[in-house]
Amino acid sequence: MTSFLVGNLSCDLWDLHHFALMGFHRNAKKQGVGEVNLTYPLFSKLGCKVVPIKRTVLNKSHFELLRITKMDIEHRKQKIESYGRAHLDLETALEQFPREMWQFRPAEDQWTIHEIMIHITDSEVNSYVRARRLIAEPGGAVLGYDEGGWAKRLGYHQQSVKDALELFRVLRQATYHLIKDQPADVWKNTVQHTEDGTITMDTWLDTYERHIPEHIQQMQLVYQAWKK
Ligand code: NI
Repeated sequence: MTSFLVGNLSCDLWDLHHFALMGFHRNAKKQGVGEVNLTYPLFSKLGCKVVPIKRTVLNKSHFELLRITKMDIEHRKQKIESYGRAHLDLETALEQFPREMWQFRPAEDQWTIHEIMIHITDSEVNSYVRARRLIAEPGGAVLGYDEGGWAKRLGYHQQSVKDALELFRVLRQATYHLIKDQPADVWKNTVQHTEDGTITMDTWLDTYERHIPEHIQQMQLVYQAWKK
């Protein structure tokens, strides 16, 4: 039998099914079909959230279209806080790297620390727009862009790292304040990305929460290569 981890407890699919059904019927009576919130209180207590894959009709006895979102509420909160702290992490990281090596290119096809910094801000501008589309215009489209092409054709070495860092800080801060108290339903919103297909608000958070730590690691590798 398939088992799921619910909070710290493990329970089998059958139990899960019944918990969810109870929650479904209780909420369905209150809210009516089509607007059923399946977040059963028990799951919330356990730090876990159940969402329907597909809406079903009231009194339907067999309710199988369930999944537990991998990202429970607590986990998401942690991600949001980490997302909001990123500019401090970035500033601290930059202090480790001497300015004289910011334009050092470890290999033909690799970015310099300077380019990574400008990329971070250009990426953040895109992220800023995507978050707002996810919240205000779910179901719409967001544009992918050619990161490498931007770095090559937008004269990244001629742009100011100081300005980029400041712009990044302001953008990130504004979005952090925007997302931190969004209601649970908003996190299920989706948009169509021109290259990646359907992305949810949770996917968006996941991507951009990782973005800065990943690029700090990349900068550290550039620094190691320069030191050699
Ligand atoms: Ni990136």
